[in-house]
Amino acid sequence: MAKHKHKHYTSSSIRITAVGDGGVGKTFMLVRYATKEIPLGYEPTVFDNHHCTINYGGHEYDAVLVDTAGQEGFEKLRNLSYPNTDCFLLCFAVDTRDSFLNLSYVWIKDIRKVNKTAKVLVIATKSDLKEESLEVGITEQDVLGMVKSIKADGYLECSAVTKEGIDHVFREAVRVVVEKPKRRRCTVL
Ligand SMILES: Nc1nc2c(ncn2[C@@H]2O[C@H](COP(=O)(O)OP(=O)(O)O)[C@@H](O)[C@H]2O)c(=O)[nH]1
Ligand SMILES: [Mg+2]
Repeated sequence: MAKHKHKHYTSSSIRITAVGDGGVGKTFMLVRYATKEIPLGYEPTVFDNHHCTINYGGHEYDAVLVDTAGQEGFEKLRNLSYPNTDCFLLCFAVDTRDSFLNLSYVWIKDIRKVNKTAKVLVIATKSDLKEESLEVGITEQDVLGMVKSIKADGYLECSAVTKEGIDHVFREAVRVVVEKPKRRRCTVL
């Protein structure tokens, strides 16, 4: 496999792993990106590792997209895929408050136990249901506070139903992995 000639990333594949509560839409998001459509009446189980190339900044990067499932017995499987992950997609559904809270209570701890250095993007899935998120009480401020407290590298919204934001999620995952850290500007608060 051809190695990337990117200055700051020379590994052959960027591993992107989706985690989060069951039912938040991880598999739908991955299937939507990988196959560009969700088959009608599709009932996903777990999505097989998917190899693809992702364009970012005029380069093509080899990537592997990895799904996880939270059920008992999958723990071992998860812990096998965590250590080699370059970027985690920490997913919560905008219409499920528990899935949001569990990113801080469960998921960030779960991944950091075995991987201290991977990049982390917080992904709000099912953004087509955002109206409902006001009812379940997840405000923008809540989200940004959480993103900061878990030291995530970014926050994005997407919908596997409308496809809005889907491509952006995967481009961002590549960006945070390959881009060299910006030199901190002197900021005056
Ligand atoms: N409205 C809406 N529903 C979604 C979306 N993505 C997934 N779903 C629904 O949420 C259910 C669970 O999604 P799934 O991908 O299996 O969740 P997972 O357990 O995190 O992998 C699916 O059966 C869909 O009905 C989305 O973007 N918008
Ligand atoms: Mg799933």
